Amino acid sequence: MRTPIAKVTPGLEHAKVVGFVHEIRDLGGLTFVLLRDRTGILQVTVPKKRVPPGVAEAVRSVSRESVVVVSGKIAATEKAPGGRELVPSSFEVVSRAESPLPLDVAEKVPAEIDTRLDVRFLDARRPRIAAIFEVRSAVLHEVARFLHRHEFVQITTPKIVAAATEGGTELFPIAYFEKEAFLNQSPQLYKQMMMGAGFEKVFEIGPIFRAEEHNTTRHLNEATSIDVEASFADQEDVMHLLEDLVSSCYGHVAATCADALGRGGFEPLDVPRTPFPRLPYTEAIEIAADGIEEPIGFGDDLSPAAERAIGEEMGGHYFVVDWPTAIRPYYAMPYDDDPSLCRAFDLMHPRMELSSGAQRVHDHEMLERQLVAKGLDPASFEFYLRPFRYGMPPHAGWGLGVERFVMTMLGLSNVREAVLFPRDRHRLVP
Ligand code: AMO
Repeated sequence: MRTPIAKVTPGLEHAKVVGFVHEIRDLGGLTFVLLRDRTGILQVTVPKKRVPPGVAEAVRSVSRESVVVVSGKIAATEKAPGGRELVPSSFEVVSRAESPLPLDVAEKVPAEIDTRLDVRFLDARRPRIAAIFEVRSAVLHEVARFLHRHEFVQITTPKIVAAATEGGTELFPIAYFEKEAFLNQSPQLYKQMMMGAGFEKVFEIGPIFRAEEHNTTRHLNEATSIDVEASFADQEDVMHLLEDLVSSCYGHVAATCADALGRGGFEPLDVPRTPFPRLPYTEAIEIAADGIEEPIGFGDDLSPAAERAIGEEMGGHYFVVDWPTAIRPYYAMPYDDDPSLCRAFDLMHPRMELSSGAQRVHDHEMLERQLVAKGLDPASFEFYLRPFRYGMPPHAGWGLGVERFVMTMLGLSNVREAVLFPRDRHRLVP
């Protein structure tokens, strides 16, 4: 039985540990091997004359990042990490690492992101990177738990589809036998159709594909979206759900990932306080106009510079609400009393947009009119429109990007940090 490194305490007499060789310091008669597993680092102290000859030999020839199995006596020492060391009675190299290493795992100053992503398996051995993915896993766990607790049904919808949902320019076409098909940009149409199926509350956590041409620090070509749709709900109901979910995820990560965050050199998380402020779009563009050089007016989308200016003013998470109908998708519901505005919202982190949502159009004729107004052909949306002719509950929902959520939670500088194997304009391997 092996002992995880974090569980090796001075109180243990003997331990068998398994890990990667993090560092080797050879002081002549004495060699220190730092051994690393996902829970921490242990100093293996090798006094060459006092260990079995096979052990001294194995330690002399081992290379950094090799996988080793080490057994021996545990002793307390103030000089080693964690206040303990292991003096080996056996030291077995299970898998030898080539040298030089393409990436220095123990290096404190990280390499360029492209170099790191090329050898992600090595990059991810670093405690900081491992912590990011532990946090991501905790977020996804909490999302599913939270939504199940709120009686949402988890669904899985097709990723090979026949129509665009979020606009035609960002589509990846694929060959599907003799037909043209696309990779889905969002489960939007399917989650709405499930409201027509009477499911009332659904969620999906799955990939979304966007053929974004631009190489930015916040766009991926394959992202992961948390999508929610709820019947008999308006935009306020689902905004409320969203802010509670965000705060719950922060709370869960703070409670369960403290060790990983500490090992990765991250600060403890501050759980954002709810409710988040609601900022009407018209006020948002006024704040932006004061803060940025470029002109901005009613009907303009918020540029990254505008988002930053508004974010600085707001300080924490906030919603931008009541958007111009003209710049939101056809499925967003216009207000009765002023159809130039609609019941759409974005959830913002001071650095960027995290989520978009809306109360949806549930009236078939209005939906058809809005499709036409956006220059789309209702005939190619027939599979989506059909449920709207057979009893469609009013409904609302949102999509939250997992990578941006984790990126902003941990203060990462690039969205690629929050996905194991990012897909961008230039990156298709590994
Ligand atoms: P939207 O297109 O705004 O809305 O996407 C929702 C959220 O998904 C994330 N996201 C991305 N993350 C990284 N790279 C990308 N290229 C990318 N594209 C989107 C963002 C964004 O806020 N159907 C609607 C949602 C809804 O109304 O329910 C939609 O897809 O965090």
